[in-house]
Amino acid sequence: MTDNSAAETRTRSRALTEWVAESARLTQPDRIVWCDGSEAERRRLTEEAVAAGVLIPLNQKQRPNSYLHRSNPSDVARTEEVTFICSRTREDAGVTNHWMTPEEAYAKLGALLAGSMAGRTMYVIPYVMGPIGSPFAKVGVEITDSIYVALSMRIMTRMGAAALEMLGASDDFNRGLHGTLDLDPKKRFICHFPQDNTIWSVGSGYGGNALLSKKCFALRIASALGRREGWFAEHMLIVGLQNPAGETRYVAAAFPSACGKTNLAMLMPPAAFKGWKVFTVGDDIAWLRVGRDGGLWAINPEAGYFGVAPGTSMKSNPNAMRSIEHDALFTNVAMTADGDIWWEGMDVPAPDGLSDWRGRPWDKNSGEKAAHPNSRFTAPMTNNPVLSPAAEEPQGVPISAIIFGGRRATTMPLVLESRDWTHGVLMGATMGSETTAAAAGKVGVVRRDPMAMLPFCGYNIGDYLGHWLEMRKQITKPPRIFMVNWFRKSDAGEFLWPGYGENMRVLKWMLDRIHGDAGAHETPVGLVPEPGDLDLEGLEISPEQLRSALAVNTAEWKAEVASAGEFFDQIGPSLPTPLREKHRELAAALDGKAG
Ligand code: GTP
Ligand code: SPV
Ligand code: MN
Repeated sequence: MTDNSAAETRTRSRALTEWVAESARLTQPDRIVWCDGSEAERRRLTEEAVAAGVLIPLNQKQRPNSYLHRSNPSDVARTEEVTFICSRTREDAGVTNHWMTPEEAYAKLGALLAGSMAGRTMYVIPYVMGPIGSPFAKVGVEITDSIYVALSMRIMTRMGAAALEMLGASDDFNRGLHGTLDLDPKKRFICHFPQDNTIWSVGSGYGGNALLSKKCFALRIASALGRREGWFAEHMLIVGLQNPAGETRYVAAAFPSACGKTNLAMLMPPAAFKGWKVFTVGDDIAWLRVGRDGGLWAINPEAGYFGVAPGTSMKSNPNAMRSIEHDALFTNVAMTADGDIWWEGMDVPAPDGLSDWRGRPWDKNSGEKAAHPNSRFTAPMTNNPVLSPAAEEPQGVPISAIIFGGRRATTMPLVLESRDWTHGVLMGATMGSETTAAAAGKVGVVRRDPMAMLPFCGYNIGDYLGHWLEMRKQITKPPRIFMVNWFRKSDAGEFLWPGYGENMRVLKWMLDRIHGDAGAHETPVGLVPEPGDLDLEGLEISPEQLRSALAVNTAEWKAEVASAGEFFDQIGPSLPTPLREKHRELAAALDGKAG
């Protein structure tokens, strides 16, 4: 076994050295490579990945330094069925998580990992989540035998020497051990040990299962840390909205996977919104803390975007398209004959000679998608033309509003404002969304997804909702809480609201509610704008369509509240009483209205 740990990459943390040695004894790699994050290293690893067929070079004139990766066709999305929270007791994991005892998980995955890196290289990837030097940043180290993971982690995190520097001699780092194995779905397990700040993941090379910094550390483990330490780790984008007077307000929004976070984080305001500018702080994960001013402050722990490709176009999200012009990785998109990328909803016709996501010639008339519905791009945030200067702010940005939202063909209006914090927490706690291709399983089924954290909460969901209520005591200047739905459909099955950049109109209404004098009317489920309360300049939408998008239908809401009640029943005794009471009040208010 060889080990490249040169003086500059060798760590002063004995705990790290010992853990790497222990992992190597278990997995038996031929070589150990400590990643330093340098450009030379990126070039070397990329060459190796190309030689091994893991990466396919794209047309380097059209897309410099960009590559395509085709994953195993059985391994294209997160796998919630085999994702476990291995807390000491089942109650600590709660009813919404799969649970295994830590002993069983270590034994089971240990047996699968034993000798699994023989003949392979082990990459040791130290990384920082959060701006370097931020008091809220945290160090993780991922050990993996996947060169694709190593190259992706370099884009998604602040990776390499800077992380070892920040770690110093400390033993306080997240330990992520990832073994690709043979990608047999029967040997796929993603296990989290919150009490050990540890993750073991085997049998998958897919983003959310294998880039352990992301959902595994920054959400599942971090949510458990946040509960202990008094902060939040949330599945939220962070976006800055600058008005024509030059004032910037920040909002954070939680939508489930493939429900519009990246798009909202990079949105292009409509032409009629002269002087407005939008800046991306983060597109997927927010760590939020109470500031000295009593408000909530957020950092984006990540350094890159792992975005949904289909539907991304110069029309829907030009800033994302510009973010992937160079130095990007693509996973499971289609490839053109001249080595460029293509996907459904790119807004350019499919060229002849396309290869589909599996690398097979694509037949337009086959009825099959050329790009996988969960195909993705990976790009450094520094590629984003509207990256917020505050993305590197060590204290983060102050949050004026928290937005929850799901993908709902019915029921949920375009926007709803909560009456107070507890009502806002109830909105988030009971939100539903149709499942998407971001996770394996059936697509389009409505499920309850509290705060978009159902698959990402690292502890008991009832305790998690309790944490949201408890934190209010410290937050003396709470952000206002809203609910949105960009995905409501007409009877004919068409989206009622144009979405994307036009969502700016809804964000502006929120800011005007908080800082100005925008109108709203009361409904039993919250405050809703009248069509005239929204700035609709330059938007062509029929009055009936807008009314349908904003409608609160009592019969639909009775069904919604009943479904939320069933979900609350499942959570059981850990569900906070104030939410139970608020939910009963809401049901009563709806019953009081003629259906
Ligand atoms: P994850 O990375 O899985 O967490 O997804 P995300 O929440 O960042 O979703 P993303 O912004 O990538 O959008 C997912 C899909 O929804 C894409 O196909 C988008 O084109 C589409 N989408 C995003 N915003 C809107 C919108 O406002 N209206 C409509 N109709 N579709 C949208
Ligand atoms: C999601 O599914 O919410 C994603 C992609 O952001 S993954 O990193 O795979 O979780
Ligand atoms: Mn996500």
